[in-house]
Amino acid sequence: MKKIIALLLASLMMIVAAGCGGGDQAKSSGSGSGGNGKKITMGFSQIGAESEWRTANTESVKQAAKDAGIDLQFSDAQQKQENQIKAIRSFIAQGVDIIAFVPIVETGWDTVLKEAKDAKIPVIVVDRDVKLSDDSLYVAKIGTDSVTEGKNVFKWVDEYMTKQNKKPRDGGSQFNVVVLEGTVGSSVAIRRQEGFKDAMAASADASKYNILASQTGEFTRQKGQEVMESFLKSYGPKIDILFAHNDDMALGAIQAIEKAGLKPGKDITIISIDGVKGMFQAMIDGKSNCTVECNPLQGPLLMETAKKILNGETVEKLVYVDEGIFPADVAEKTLPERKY
Ligand code: GZL
Repeated sequence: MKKIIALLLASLMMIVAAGCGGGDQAKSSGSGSGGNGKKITMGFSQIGAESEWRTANTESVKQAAKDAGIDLQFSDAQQKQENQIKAIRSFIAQGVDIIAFVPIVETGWDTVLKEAKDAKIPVIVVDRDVKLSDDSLYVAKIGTDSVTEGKNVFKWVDEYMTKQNKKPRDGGSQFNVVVLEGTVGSSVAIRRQEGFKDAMAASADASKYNILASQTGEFTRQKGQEVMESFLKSYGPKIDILFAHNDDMALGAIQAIEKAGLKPGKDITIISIDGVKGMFQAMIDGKSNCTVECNPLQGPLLMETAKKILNGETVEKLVYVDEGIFPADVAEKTLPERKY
């Protein structure tokens, strides 16, 4: 009998010891390794809901978190950087395992990301870029190549104006371009403009184009329409091309162009970036000429990267999602397969 009790006690001791060891690991992985099956908690700070693209980006992140079994603490910053900083601080206070955020503008993040690093919470930057004094403040960036998007815009429209044998509407020697820019200070607005201008400067005959006006439409339809109305008032008969940094502003501008009695996509050639369904429909209706894709479906890659980081695996510092170029003549056949 004594032997049985001793055996029972010994095995009980072993079970308890194993449990504690697991508990210690759990604690160390509580810092977020996720390696022992502990449910990962991710704090995610989103900009807001300014465009169809942003809505698709949010839906992709939320669905991917569900599919990955990750507990997502989601915060909508209503377009304000200070709300994003507050959200990141609250994620740190909650002790989430990992933080991901879309930086509405590229500067002003050093202090709060240093606080996350001091709290040993890894950070993933999503969609837009940050400008930091120390790039070790984030582990990975998942997004899109805004400079290439801007370059693709110019290359496509330059080819289109030549192929269509277009002539400047004012009878001059230059095509006059107006630009609806994205959010002031955002990396995408800065880089898309840079890419467009770099491609123009590198083209066979840069003097063929003249940027008449360039102003932010804040990535929204409403503001895009308002700014396009002011462009039309100032330069109406001279405008040959509209480059909008996103489809939503182009869709707003189309309404302004029609209100001014002009034909969008014909009198004024229109090209924008994102590739949202609303723009495919506008191209089918003959009201716009091309959209350069910027893929918002970054959720799965974000969750996969988060798990790798929390499992102690090394990840790429910068990963771009794939994107294409969609002229109006492929819009009808492509729309049914579009996911956003
Ligand atoms: C692009 C993304 C931009 C989209 C807009 O990566 O940050 O923000 O182009 C969105 O539609 O508002």
